[in-house]
Amino acid sequence: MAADIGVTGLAVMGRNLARNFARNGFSVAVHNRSRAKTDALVSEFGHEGEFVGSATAEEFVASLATPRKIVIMVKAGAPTDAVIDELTPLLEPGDILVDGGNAHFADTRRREAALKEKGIHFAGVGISGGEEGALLGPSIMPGGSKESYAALGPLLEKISAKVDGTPCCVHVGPDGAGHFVKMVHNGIEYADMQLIAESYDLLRQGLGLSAKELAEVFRGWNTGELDSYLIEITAEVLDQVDAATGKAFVDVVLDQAEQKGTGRWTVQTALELGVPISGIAEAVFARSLSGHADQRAAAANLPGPSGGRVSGEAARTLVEDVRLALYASKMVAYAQGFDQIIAASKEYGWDVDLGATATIWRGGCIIRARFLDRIREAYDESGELPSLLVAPFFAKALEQAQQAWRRVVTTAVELGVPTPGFASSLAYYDGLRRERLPAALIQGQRDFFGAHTYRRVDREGSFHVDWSGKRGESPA
Ligand code: NBP
Repeated sequence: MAADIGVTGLAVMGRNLARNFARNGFSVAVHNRSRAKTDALVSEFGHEGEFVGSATAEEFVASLATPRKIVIMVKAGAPTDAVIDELTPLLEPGDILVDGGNAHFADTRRREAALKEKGIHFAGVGISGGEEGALLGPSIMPGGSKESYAALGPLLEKISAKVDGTPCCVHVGPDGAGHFVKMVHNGIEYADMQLIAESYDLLRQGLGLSAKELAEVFRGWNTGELDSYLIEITAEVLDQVDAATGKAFVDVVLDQAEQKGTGRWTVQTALELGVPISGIAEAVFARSLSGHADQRAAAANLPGPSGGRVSGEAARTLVEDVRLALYASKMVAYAQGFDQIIAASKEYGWDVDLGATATIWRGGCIIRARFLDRIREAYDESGELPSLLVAPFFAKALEQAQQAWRRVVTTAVELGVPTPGFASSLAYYDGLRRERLPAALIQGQRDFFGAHTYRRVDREGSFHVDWSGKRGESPA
């Protein structure tokens, strides 16, 4: 019998995704560039469902029911193009090629356009949740044509995570939309992790709490508004004791954060789209700073506060203040991420459903959080929200948090604890709500040195001042 779906690329992600399809009752054709991974999958997990192993791409394609649905799960970049090039001559019009890897959305747009000319559907599908998610139910962000989703969607929805019975999988939009939304998901993940790290750092420094005591703080936070996977695992990491030294695990890990690149893509793309995602950008830069070990060593003796503690009333309220600062800054990160999706959706004509996007992040993925229900409600109530922050639920939460947020940033500055995530999110919030910004002065400077012109608050049109002459104003 011909297989329902094929998976090629059987490293951790592909193998677990293939097993997930099989466990859900689909017959799965499996293939990998090097044969050993295919054989290992069939021999170790063959009992979990129906697998059809193939040694060659020809056998693999021939084993599939038409129209064929093939999920590519190989290393992003050139390997994905190599697999597409190998498979394409073997396919027929109407077949569907799915890229489940972490592709850049621009590559997905290029591949989709090229394959469309051959009548082949190319669906760039963002998959989040790592190895475990791929096996037990990931969050799936599918892009591609509506026609391809009609055939593919039921299978993806079946294997995705479910929250309240709803699959964490919705057709995001055409061509690169799925991979774009996955990229922004990762950007928000960077911001969320940075904000949690700043909370930990400030409380550890400011109150002298141990890693174990902080694990309890995060565990407590996980029962309220901040309930999320990242807060939950933070408590686990802080609780961990290093077997070799008996010290807290977090104290024996080198403090240089690594990155694979999706955070950087999010920021690069935001710059091109002109969307201020300062919280996400600060998170990417904070990782970069941590990695500059030589500069850090050279700067270690520069003057400034270090090692100080918070005392008095501030000490009594610091835990709750930091919780509120984290909550408020997290709202900013999501608001910025959604703004970026809105901008790309307009630029590329994707028509992304923002409420549905929040729904698919509720389970299976790294940023899954209780909070996402509120985001879905906000966008479902008003698709034309100028910013998530002005939706009634968020505006009220910000009102409740903003004084604590300011106290936290002030305390961090006084102690010399770097909190770029908290501080930049607060600056963004204040920038948004400011009646007049100093951008007016910048416009004046631009007109002075470059005759770039400016607009006035009281009249239509563009103007220029004759700065080097009599300084009179004239229409530009
Ligand atoms: P890797 O990203 O480590 O890729 C390994 C796979 O790519 C192997 O199957 C390998 O075949 C195949 N491959 C390579 Br490398 N070059 C190839 C080529 N030129 N032709 C054909 N196959 C080639 O695997 P992964 O960690 O399972 O991730 C798969 C995709 O999923 C990636 O795009 C990744 O970014 C994405 N992703 C990963 C995670 C995660 O948590 N790991 C989460 C979400 C998304 P071989 O066995 O013959 O060397």
